[in-house]
Amino acid sequence: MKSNRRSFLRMSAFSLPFTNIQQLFAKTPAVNKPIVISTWDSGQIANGGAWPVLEKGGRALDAVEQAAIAMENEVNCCVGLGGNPDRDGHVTLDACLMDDKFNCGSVAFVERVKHPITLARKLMENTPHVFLAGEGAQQFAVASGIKLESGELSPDAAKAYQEWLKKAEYKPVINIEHQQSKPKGHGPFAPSHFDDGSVNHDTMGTLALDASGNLSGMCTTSGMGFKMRGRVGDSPIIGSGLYVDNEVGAATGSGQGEEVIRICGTHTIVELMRNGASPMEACKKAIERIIKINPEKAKTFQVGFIAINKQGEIGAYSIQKGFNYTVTEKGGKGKVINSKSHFS
Ligand code: SD4
Repeated sequence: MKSNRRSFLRMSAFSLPFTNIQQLFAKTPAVNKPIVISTWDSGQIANGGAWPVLEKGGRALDAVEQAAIAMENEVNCCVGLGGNPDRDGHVTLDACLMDDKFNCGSVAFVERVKHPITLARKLMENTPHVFLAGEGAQQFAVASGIKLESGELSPDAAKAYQEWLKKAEYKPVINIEHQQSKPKGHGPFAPSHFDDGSVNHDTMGTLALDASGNLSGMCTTSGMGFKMRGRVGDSPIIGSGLYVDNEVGAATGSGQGEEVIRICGTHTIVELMRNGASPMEACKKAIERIIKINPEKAKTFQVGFIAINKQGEIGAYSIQKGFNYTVTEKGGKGKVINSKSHFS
């Protein structure tokens, strides 16, 4: 039989297994981009910072840095220098970011720096290091031309601190550890809820997929209010508070950092997505892993995760109800979505 190009193609197609033929003709699903998601409804502010960058075709990394800056400019309980202080009355900030090439930068236990996210980016871009803490991080800020702020508490934080001091059980560490078994009230490091019922966290985590299809993420926080001096949570820890793998997806979260660190929360989520889980399924499995460690204790604290994959699909899951997140895509208007939770 005379073979020409067409018959060769036909023959090769028939010789392919069925699934491969399907793959050959399957339409590649359209990628939903650009898109940015942030923890909580205050994610409106963060996404508001990120969207102008994404809309113009800018880099996801620049977008998430702008998201953090927008949030760090706000006076609120849980992000930036306006946040609640530690037990000694000092605001200490944690932040990190990660790009599409595994570049990452983190700073922790930093005082008097208005934009810890920018410090983290400088560390990532101008040094061989990934993580800098405390006084050294502050020194690096000064050396990088960043002006130190006064260190004064915001009026809201000063008031909250005075309130907290009235009941604060500031005891030596051993007694603080003792409180871990207490189901309610002031937990091992800081109250999970304030007396008015509001939740003691609102860390800002943002994930962006840019028009070029690249992912980046950031996480910025003043940490748990009234924490022990020097305490660092999950937020600045790559793999716990934030993880990005540009081949697969990205995840970040908010809540009781100690519980997230225990399971390397966001790295776990990205690995679950790598193995086929949707962003929501991956967040749910990570939450269930935390709960399984101690189901009784899990009733007393909150953790919420958000995730995105390479296709721009998003998802979230939390332990307690009340966690939400904000998504901004085409049109630029942020939409707040209530996360599904383990306990309702
Ligand atoms: C921490 N994960 O320091 C943070 C707290 C948080 O909103 O989420 N605050 O443990």
